[in-house]
Amino acid sequence: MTDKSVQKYTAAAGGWGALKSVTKSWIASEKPLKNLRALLKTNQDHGFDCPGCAWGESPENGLVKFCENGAKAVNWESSGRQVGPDFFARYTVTKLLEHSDYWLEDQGRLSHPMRYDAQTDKYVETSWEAAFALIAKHLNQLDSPHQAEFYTSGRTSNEAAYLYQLFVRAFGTNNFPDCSNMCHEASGHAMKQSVGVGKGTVVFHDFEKADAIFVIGQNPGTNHPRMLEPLREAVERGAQVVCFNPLKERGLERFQHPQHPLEMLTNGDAPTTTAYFRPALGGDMAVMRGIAKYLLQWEREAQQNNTPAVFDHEFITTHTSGVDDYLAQVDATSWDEIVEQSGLSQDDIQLAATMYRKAERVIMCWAMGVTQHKHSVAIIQEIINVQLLRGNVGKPGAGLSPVRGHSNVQGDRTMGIDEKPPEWLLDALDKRFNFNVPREPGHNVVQAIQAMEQGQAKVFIGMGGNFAQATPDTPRTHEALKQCELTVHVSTKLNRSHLITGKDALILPCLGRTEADIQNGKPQGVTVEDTFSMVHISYGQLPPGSKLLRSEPAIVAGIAKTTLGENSPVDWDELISDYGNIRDLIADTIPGFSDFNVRLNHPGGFHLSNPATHRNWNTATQKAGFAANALPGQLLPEQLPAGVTPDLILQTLRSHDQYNTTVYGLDDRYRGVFGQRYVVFVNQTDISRLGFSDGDKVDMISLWNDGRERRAKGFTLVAYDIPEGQAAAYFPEANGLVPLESYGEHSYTPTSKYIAIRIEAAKADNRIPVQQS
Ligand SMILES: Nc1nc2c(c(=O)[nH]1)N[C@H]1C(S)=C(S)[C@@H](COP(=O)(O)OP(=O)(O)OC[C@H]3O[C@@H](n4cnc5c(=O)[nH]c(N)nc54)[C@H](O)[C@@H]3O)O[C@H]1N2
Ligand SMILES: Nc1nc2c(c(=O)[nH]1)N[C@H]1C(S)=C(S)[C@@H](COP(=O)(O)OP(=O)(O)OC[C@H]3O[C@@H](n4cnc5c(=O)[nH]c(N)nc54)[C@H](O)[C@@H]3O)O[C@H]1N2
Ligand SMILES: [Mo]
Repeated sequence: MTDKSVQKYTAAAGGWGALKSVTKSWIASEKPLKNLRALLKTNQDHGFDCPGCAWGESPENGLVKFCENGAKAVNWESSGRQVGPDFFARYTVTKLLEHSDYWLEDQGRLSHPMRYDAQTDKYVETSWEAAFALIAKHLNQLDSPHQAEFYTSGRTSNEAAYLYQLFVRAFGTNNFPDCSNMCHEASGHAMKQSVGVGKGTVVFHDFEKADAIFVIGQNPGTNHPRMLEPLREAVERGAQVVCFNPLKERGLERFQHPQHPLEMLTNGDAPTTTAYFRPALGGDMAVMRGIAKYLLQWEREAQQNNTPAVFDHEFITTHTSGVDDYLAQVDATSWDEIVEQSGLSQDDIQLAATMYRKAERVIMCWAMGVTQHKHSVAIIQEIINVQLLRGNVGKPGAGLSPVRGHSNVQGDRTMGIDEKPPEWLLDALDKRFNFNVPREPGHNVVQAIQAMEQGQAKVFIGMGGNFAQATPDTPRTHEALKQCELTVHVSTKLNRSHLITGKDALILPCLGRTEADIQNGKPQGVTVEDTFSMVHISYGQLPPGSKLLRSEPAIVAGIAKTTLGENSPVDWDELISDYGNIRDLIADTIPGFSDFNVRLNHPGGFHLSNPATHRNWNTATQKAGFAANALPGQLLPEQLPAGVTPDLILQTLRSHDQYNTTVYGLDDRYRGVFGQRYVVFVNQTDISRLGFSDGDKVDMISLWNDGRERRAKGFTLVAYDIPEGQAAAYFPEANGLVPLESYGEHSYTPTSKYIAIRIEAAKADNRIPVQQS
């Protein structure tokens, strides 16, 4: 391809490229010095928690750690420009809809509460009191509290999340669709079943002790850059890093750290990867089954030859249940099935199994390449099975590590943002607050969209996030939102969700995590929980982007007080006057948080204890359970139109210059794509097979037999080193191809990493171009 906008990236991940990219985004913002000061507070005591990802730090590590993404996230939030009444007076909502997601967020910070006026098709300024009154009116006139949906995105602090769930439950429903439903839901479900706890079992220091780290379906170079450091450190001390990813992701191949300038000067690359396997999409369960099959074969040989055992028999006997059924299932799975479904050769699987066996302590990490499939729960249970065979759970340097995305997505669940709340939580709320806690399960993301589509849900409230773009089946989801009587978004930046309005609509602008939150004359901190279950406090430092901004806890309190009135279970104003009061309630009702306010004084915060790390299993059998699932076999959906073979199987993934639906820039440096996002990566062999050339413009059509056409228009074909039969395009541009009914078994997570598609030549100019700002 001669197009300058697609180039091969040859340098390592991190390094000068990362610094250059950060510097560029700094210079583009109006307040470089202010931002630099802000950044230096990130993840230190008395600074603010990085609003980037959920990766944790070594608690003793005093060094200021930052990465390119953290820098971008901080910078993005502290934009000097305001999106307020003047801005909205210039555009109708219909006009704003013509702009790209990138342009919308790039306009600056939301500064005033705004109400949609359907007559003029414009947002107009409103007061906080009028906004709260409008919400209360709509909520209180519903026939049932279950007709409202309360979404949460994972940046929301523990304090805000706790108040939010308290308000919503006092209002009377468990309708908590949550970004987690689209993210690590399968991890939580599978782990709860198998080891009794829905969170990772490792802490930061375990990475320093591991002999092998398996990285499955995760792209840390782009999405968790700070994780590259322990990976590199592991390789340096001779530990193995074993990656499973159909794409050769740059950050997993080689790595340079931007804070080690010496290495950059000598241009010394440290390899992070000792083996890199490229499975079929959705093939990881078969890979893991293959590893188990080798372990079983070697265990039998060891028994015959009287050589040291391969399985950890003591662990299996003392701590697990179901091993016989599971091993029978392993025996019953043929190599033909394993090879066919994994996309790897038997030799490759043997190599992976050999590396696994060689290590005494293994951490298995995974992310969206594992969790966004139809059979994700079974994939994760198979990862756990393999770990249980060698006792790799609940000992130092070993364990299970679902690497979370949003910086407080894990904390939000801990605080009770859960549409299927555990009994103990409801009992605790019941006892502490003395109101009739709703007991029936609420809606997850997919069910919330279905309920709005069918007119069963009439009010949508979003605590952060960008529901209209992050969800599947985009045009259909937009129609569902538009049917609502009221849509409300608590946000920092303008996004498309604000433009997909219900009959009434509100934008409520809130403080970001980097900004000082003063209540009652005193600075308030909020707490977050990282992927290693470390809880720490975060104090915003920067002056707020506008005088009218309110904090998320204050906004929840305002809505709650106005809606519940005399039926309020708590004094909302008192809670907001000092967030320590909210933490006292958390301490009273959520296990692990006793003396919450006191323990926060510990530098680096405190660890929420996790029974599985001590080999206490909170399952029905009080043991860790082997899960004897059959391989899924045919992965193609049953809903494929009769007689049709897909051209390709598409996964949707993240680029380098984005944070979920927030697009910081139009470059995907490591994949060599510049200035554009409407691209689809396909193997050259497939491009030729399908009768196209590299650089051609195509439409992608999703194959799902329900009478709806799902078409993504005008994507440029990019010849790429990707396994044959696969394609990859960016989230959220390709979300319209994911059918709402295509979701994971048990998890309800949209299958964003497995979409059967057909491609055809694009009609000229059938798509709005992405505007640069
Ligand atoms: N810069 C940046 N950082 C982020 C985010 C962001 O958007 N931008 N988002 C945050 C959030 S909310 C999350 S959840 C995390 C997400 O972090 P990731 O899970 O790393 O995100 P994805 O880009 O969705 O990529 C998943 C990876 O899985 C691979 N993959 C896809 N299908 C399969 C499969 O079937 N098997 C295997 N083995 N691999 C597969 C893809 O090639 C890709 O490399 O990142 C967080 N951090
Ligand atoms: N096809 C496809 N779809 C996916 C995925 C995929 O891989 N493929 N990934 C899924 C995953 S893992 C996730 S987590 C979801 C993400 O879904 P969401 O969490 O809903 O989306 P984000 O893009 O993170 O939300 C960005 C918006 O949050 C607001 N915001 C930013 N900071 C703050 C804050 O501090 N407070 C408040 N109140 N608002 C703030 C800004 O207005 C910004 O526009 O998307 C999911 N959707
Ligand atoms: Mo996520």
